[in-house]
Amino acid sequence: MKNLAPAIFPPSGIGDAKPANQTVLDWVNEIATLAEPENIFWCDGSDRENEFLIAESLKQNVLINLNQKKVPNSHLHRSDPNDVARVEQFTFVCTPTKEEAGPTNNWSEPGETYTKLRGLLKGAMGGRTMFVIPYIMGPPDSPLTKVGFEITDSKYVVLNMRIMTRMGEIAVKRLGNDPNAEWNRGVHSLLDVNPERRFICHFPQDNTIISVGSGYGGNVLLSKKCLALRIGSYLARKQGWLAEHMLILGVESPEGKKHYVAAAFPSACGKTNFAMLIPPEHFKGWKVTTVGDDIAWMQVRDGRLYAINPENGYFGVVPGTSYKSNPNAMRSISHDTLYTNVALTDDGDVWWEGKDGDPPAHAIDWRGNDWTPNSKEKAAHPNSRFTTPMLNNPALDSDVEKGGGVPISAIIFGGRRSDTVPLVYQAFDWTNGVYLGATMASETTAAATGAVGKVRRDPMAMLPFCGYNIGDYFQHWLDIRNRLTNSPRIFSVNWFRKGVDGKFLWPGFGENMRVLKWIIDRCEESGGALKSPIGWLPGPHDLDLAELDIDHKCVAELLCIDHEEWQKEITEHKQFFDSLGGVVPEELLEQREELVARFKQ
Ligand code: GTP
Ligand code: SPV
Ligand code: MN
Repeated sequence: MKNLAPAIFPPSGIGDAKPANQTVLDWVNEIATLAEPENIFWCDGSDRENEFLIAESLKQNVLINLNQKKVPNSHLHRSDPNDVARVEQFTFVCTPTKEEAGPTNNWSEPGETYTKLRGLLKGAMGGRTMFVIPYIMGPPDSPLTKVGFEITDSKYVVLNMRIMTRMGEIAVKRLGNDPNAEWNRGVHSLLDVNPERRFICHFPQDNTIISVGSGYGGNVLLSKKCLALRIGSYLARKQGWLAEHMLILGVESPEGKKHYVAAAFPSACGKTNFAMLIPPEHFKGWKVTTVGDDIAWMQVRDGRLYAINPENGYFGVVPGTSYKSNPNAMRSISHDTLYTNVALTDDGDVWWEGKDGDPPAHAIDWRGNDWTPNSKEKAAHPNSRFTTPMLNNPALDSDVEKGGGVPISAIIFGGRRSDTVPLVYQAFDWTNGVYLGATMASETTAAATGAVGKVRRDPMAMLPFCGYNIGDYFQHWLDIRNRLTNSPRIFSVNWFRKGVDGKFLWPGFGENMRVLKWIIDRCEESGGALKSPIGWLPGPHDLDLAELDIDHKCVAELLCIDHEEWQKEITEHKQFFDSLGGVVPEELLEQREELVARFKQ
């Protein structure tokens, strides 16, 4: 029996961002013929279209209404409980040879994979609407900006993509009529949201992504991890730039001197929080501004590295967000926000673990069940998310739309490590910094399905996102140095070191300004440091800890290098490099030898 057509046709006047470009039209036709949707909806990203889709989503329970007085223009979405995070085991890089995908990616042969996916997509949109989303990644006037088209049968995806990207006519215009223009093809179908039929496949050579069987975040907002990082990193290497899992922030001194910093932390390890940092009282007059909170595209110009944020919004971790930890995020998500998998209070407000104030006496949890503070389950899923436009951010940097990007003074790598790695240190030089990034590790988090809290190597926070051979990626990083005359300084940070009592030693959040200040001082060659085997460490008086209530013992622990722990760490570096099967560049192997030697001095 044929499914009933959903009551969703673009009313006249909306849905008219249809390109004249024949190659796009042909591709959309091809997918429509295969997936057999009830109708095709060309998204234009207009307010009217958005209102229409929200109304439809509310009718079909894709969205749940919130108290519009408490959180104006905001809505709640509950995903399938089997579909709450990225799925690395079902993510594939489909290059012609396995070597091109390299030792860190799941690989599958492109021809066979296309055939399998076509089989799954056959008739998959029957009775559903097929949306075509034209979008750009990057400021409209940037040379790095890319055009993408995402086909999807999920209204939730359309609503998110409108916040996360610049959507509609702007992409159609940028693409133009050139049949050879570069653009990304993205196909997404929910199918039956079954983990057995969930595949996120990338075809870098074809600039194509096909994602089926999921409705969640990084699996389906194809602009983000799929295009901006996996396909992006592949294009970046080919075209001589960098696509990185990094936040970008501006930091301005009271005298008006401004630096920009890019920082790579793995998923759910503090990028959004760091990018929106509010300096503590002691740093009066200092200002931190956000350029981006997740992805940086960087190019070399006149010997310097310049970064743009390709995104237009934030898809951020909700739990732990409060006026105490991140006031800028709280203000950003107080209106015009899509919430996914948080709890719903009886008065139509949203709630999550770590929000300010007392927990509600009763709520509906992320699964739709009754919840009270006595419940064993969490009210909000640990990977519940907000989607909010970057324009909502009170700390948005004034140069966020600058096509040329912002000049980067420092690059920071940071993981979640309860031991071994000190609060902050500086690499000796670029090559040493690439080694630092290549060997970084972090405890896994709820942002991807699987074990949480397990230490794994996550080079440059790109382990799940590098779209080609990791050895070539390391080499690309090393090669960039040759084009830099004013290269960013490279640092490591770790906000997550714990004491014997199992508590974090460092207060984190706004107080991270103290570490950032040292980093800026080092960039200006004014900050003091002590040489250690792993890099330059702040001495006892180099970090400004004034007006911070912290035990000196804690500070000593935070900055200490335990030789036993580091012997284990260096062994693990070797094991990691060995596990990559000979793709690691010689220069990085030498870096490891030098590190070993420095510990023996
Ligand atoms: P993705 O969006 O998954 O890429 O995550 P992210 O790197 O942007 O991480 P985010 O800033 O959302 O932080 C993730 C979790 O780490 C949240 O629960 C935060 O509360 C917590 N967190 C962030 N910064 C700090 C910090 O400085 N110290 C401590 N202890 N926790 C932090
Ligand atoms: C991450 O996991 O690094 C995220 C969230 O930023 S997602 O978009 O789901 O990948
Ligand atoms: Mn991320």
